[in-house]
Amino acid sequence: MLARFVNAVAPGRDYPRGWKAAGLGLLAGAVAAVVMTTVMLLLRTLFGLPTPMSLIGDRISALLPVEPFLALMGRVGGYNQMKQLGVSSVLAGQLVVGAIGGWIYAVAVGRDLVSPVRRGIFTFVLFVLLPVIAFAAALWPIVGTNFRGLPIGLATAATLIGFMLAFVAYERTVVSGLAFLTHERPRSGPATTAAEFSPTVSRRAVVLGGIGAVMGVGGAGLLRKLYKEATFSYDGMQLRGREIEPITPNEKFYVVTKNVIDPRVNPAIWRLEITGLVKNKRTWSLDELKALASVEQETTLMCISNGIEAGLMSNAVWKGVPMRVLLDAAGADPNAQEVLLHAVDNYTDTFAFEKAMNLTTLVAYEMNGEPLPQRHGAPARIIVPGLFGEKNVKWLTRIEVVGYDAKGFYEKQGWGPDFVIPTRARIDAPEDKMELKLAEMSGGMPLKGIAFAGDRGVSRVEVSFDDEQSWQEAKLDYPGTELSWSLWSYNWKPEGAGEYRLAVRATDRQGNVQALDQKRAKHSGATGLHKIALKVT
Ligand SMILES: Nc1nc2c(c(=O)[nH]1)N[C@H]1C(S)=C(S)[C@@H](COP(=O)(O)O)O[C@H]1N2
Ligand SMILES: [Mo]
Repeated sequence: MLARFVNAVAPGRDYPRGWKAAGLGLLAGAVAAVVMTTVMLLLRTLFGLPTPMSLIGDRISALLPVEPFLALMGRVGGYNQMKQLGVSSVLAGQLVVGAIGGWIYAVAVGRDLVSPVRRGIFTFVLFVLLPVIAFAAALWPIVGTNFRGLPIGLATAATLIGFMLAFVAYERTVVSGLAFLTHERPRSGPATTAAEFSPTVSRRAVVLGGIGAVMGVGGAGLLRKLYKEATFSYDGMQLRGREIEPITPNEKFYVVTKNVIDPRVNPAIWRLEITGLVKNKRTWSLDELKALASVEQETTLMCISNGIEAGLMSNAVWKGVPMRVLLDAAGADPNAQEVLLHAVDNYTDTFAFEKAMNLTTLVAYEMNGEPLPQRHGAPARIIVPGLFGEKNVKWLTRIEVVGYDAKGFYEKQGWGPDFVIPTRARIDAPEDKMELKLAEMSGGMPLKGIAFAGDRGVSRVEVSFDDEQSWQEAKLDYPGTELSWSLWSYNWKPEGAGEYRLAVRATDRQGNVQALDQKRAKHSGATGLHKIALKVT
């Protein structure tokens, strides 16, 4: 490829060579990389176009198996730290690669590898065309991401145009930057004055560096603005303890997101599409969706990663349209195997077509009587009772009906293969390892907590005080529905001072008693009993 551009004209211009060329090229490249990054951040801020900083992380997380994923997460101190590491590595990487690109270009120019006439083509191919193709190829499954909610087709075009613009900004800056440093007027016919590495050059280097710094400040400003919207402050937010209410207020509802910054969907451009094995592809705007007959349904959500004692679970009343209504309207193939759900943040997940046709599977747009909050998937999300939280796709934009076993974002990592929520109960009060005073509990010590059995409903909760030898029935203060949790309590009267070990277990409405399932795959959600130790004095 390079050879095509090799200049036949004898080198007559006195470009800096060796280290000088390297230094000037690196500087021009670094400034160009800063300009490119700023353009990317601007497109992210204005139009919700995804940056490599988020896309490369998404691509790697989907390819990373669950064990190394969790090991890395542990090493760096959590999901949020891992996301920050991802973003800053890509940012540093693109600045370094950009600087090296300038170096390569300076060397090519210095050695007269490229004629000034062809240089425009050379740099366009090297710095614009090839990178766009490489990015498109590497990131293809997730190029259709858009944080303002553009449908996937348009989002794909927008992302590619955005990359193109950012790379053109890089290319133009490298070319004019180096021409400026070496005092060459770009593409101006015959060679111009010679450029010694003179005081003029170092003064020019300062000027170009200054321009880079100004652009950098602009970019940093955009980065700071975006950082304020980042999910670090709420991703992984849990809910547990004495204050648990039957219906969780929206602000207290647990949150899990793969994103560094969650989508802020503009409902005017957002559409819900049905594609795949359907007779007629259909598209609904938010207003059209809201005009369909709706249902309200209480449903508890819980993350697959939620430990037996943990609080990545909450309960709300959702309003929306049964997915079946949409599938019927599109004439979905009754022999389809699964629905593959796509979100504007390129998150995907799947479940059986049969489950999709169940009338309790919703496309929801309200949560506890309010429009769906942004962090819970506005304007519309999936509610699929009985399956773990990850299947409840937020910021939904496409329902694809498929005839094969598709895999979603976390399933590709190796979560599952079972996504049916097992029965569980939790003691919320008192807390593990608390010391209680006999004198202060003449009327008894109130125990309370939640119990949840996916879409099977809770029929009974029992507490044990003797290492699971015997069980005492607790009271269901809030029985909940088949699809929601129950709230239980028990008035405990310890016989005397001492150390106590408590355990709790629930039974679902089909009569199955909660127990440890040793055969269940490791990343299919926790089973077993919640146990706490208390000291009574
Ligand atoms: N689009 C999208 N949907 C998503 C996720 C995501 O990162 N992106 N996270 C999933 C996971 S792992 C869980 S547990 C639930 C959490 O829903 P909540 O934040 O409303 O509680 O959303 C699921 N839906
Ligand atoms: Mo989750």
